[in-house]
Amino acid sequence: MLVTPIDISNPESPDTLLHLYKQMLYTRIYEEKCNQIYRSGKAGGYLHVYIGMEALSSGWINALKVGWDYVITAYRDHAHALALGSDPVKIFSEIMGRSTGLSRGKGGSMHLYDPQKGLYGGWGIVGGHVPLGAGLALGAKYKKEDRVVLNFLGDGASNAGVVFESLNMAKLWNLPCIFIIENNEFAMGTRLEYHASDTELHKRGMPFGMKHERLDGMDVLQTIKDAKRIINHVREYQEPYLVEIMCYRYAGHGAADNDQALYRTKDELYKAKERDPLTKLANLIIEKNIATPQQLETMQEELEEVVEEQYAEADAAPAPEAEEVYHHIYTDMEVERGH
Ligand SMILES: Cc1ncc(C[n+]2csc(CCOP(=O)(O)OP(=O)(O)O)c2C)c(N)n1
Ligand SMILES: [Mg+2]
Repeated sequence: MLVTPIDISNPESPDTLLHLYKQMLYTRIYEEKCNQIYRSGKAGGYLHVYIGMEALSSGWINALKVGWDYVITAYRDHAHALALGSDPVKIFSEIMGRSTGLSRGKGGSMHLYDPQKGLYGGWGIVGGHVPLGAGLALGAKYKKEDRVVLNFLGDGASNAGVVFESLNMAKLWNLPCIFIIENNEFAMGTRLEYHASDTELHKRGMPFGMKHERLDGMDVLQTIKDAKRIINHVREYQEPYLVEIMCYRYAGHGAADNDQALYRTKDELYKAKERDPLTKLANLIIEKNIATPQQLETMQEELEEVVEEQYAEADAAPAPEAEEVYHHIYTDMEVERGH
């Protein structure tokens, strides 16, 4: 297992920088494999990658108390699960609908679920999980547990009615919930300016009296600093927070349309990649003489091999028995998760 959450108490130490780079690079290679799995016809349903946005998942999730705090997100969920330390073989298995999958092969790419790590999905209905995240925070507050919820949602999702209802109640009851709007500039093929009347999405917190900020999501070190500050605040003062994080989606909306992004120019994509979080961190590592470009290349080759092995292991697993369709759907799941 390679992508376990890491100690970021000293994020600029050589070991941490290297580990952060490894974690983000691994996530990118892993998701390139996910795209390939989908295209080879081995994944049912639908699949969406986080490529280009890895600094968000690494930056925020490493700043959590993993296994204690909660994470909930939409369908672009592989990077969140990996950063939490969910088993990569089980994620591949889930994507391919195998019995060994993280959700027993019943959810697919969009419905990763790993309560032991604090991951409560993986949800396909745009905006639909946001009240569930607020509910997790309500549960924690009610039980006087000092858990914090990272409630990730897209820029498109930030327009959903239920999101506004959740923001209202989260502030009304001062729930320890951080609403993280991943502003990757697109909702499917619709650019931000065409779907949001006010493109400063962090202002969604304003009418509810909720603290809100717009942050850069392309620099993992900055993201870690922001995440620590805001998570500490929410844990200590028990109130919600809304952040809009500026990032960019490199691939198409989903694996089925990755190469057909007719709604943007190649030049725009090229410019966005100049801010790439991995390149930025690699340059810093090289500048500080922590590793040479050759060593980073070797790391990449090793990770590519690991991902291939993990894929092969997942692919060897069987599909669930037909009988399984009746199990682990409602109440028996409650007992199993032990919360
Ligand atoms: C309620 C609902 N409406 C429409 C869809 C179809 N749909 C899937 S993804 C998506 C765009 C969401 O964009 P955003 O929230 O920005 O997330 P991103 O894909 O950029 O991560 C839409 C409209 C859906 N899944 N659910
Ligand atoms: Mg978006």
